[in-house]
Amino acid sequence: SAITVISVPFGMGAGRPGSEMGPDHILKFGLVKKLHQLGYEVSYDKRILLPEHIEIAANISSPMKHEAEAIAISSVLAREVADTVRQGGTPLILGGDHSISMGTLSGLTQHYRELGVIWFDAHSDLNTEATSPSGNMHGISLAVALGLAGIKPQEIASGAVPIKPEHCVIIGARDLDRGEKAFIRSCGITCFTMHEIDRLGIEHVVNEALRIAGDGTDGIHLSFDIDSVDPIEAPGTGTPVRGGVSYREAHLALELMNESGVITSADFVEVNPSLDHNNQTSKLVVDLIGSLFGSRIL
Ligand code: DIR
Ligand code: MN
Ligand code: MN
Ligand code: MN
Repeated sequence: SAITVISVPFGMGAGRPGSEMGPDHILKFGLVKKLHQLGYEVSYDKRILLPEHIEIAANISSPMKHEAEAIAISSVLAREVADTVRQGGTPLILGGDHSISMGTLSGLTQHYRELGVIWFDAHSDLNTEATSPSGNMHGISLAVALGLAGIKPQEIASGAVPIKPEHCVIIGARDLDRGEKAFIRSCGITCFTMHEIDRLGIEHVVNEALRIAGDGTDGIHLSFDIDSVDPIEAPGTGTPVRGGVSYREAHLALELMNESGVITSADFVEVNPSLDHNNQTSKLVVDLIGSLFGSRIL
């Protein structure tokens, strides 16, 4: 089988620069070699860059920073993701900040009309333009994908459809804004916060997530924000929050997703090499992607 790695060196959706260097670092620390060793055919020459002339006019009334750029990069990414799926490849997107998932998900839903989503993150990225305390685009990307924000999926890719809340599961949350909490309580999304991981164990949580995101869906996308992992293991990220999933919990989660055989695409985002210590976060992501694609201890 074939994996299509799509690099998205875009960091303008985060509050501080650096995540645009993520894809090159993840590739430099052996991702392709690892996937080859696991038996995959890998293409990794796709790199999504900002168009020179951004076609979407900046919405000057929007409080969001770099909104036009995030929409533009997401539109280009959506096209590549849709092409990849059409050609039978498995899309593996390397961010970049989490705003790029607007593009990943818009591209995917052109093909998967009932897509399930597992959102692995310390945050829920469910702010809207109206509730965002920061104005950072990476904090609204899941809301956009659900069709809840001012920006709609079909503006990013024509023919895209919103994800349904009942097909969406968040894992690892521990830093939620007011508007996000209110929304999660009322909308029918499933959110396994760190509290549920502590009480139920990561194995139970992931099995439940796979069941919920797989119920009545035609594919499951994993969106993995590296800030879900505890900053002790993953310091190279722009918005670290203590009390995250451990090294082994992260690996076990991805091993279980591999065993399930139902994950149809993934993106790994928010690696910021300029904040990293000895590249440990880039190296961790390479190993985590290995677990998702079948690497085992024995
Ligand atoms: C915060 C942080 N909720 C915001 N979001 C982050 O800016 O809306 N997402 N860091 O990954
Ligand atoms: Mn995120
Ligand atoms: Mn996050
Ligand atoms: Mn359904």
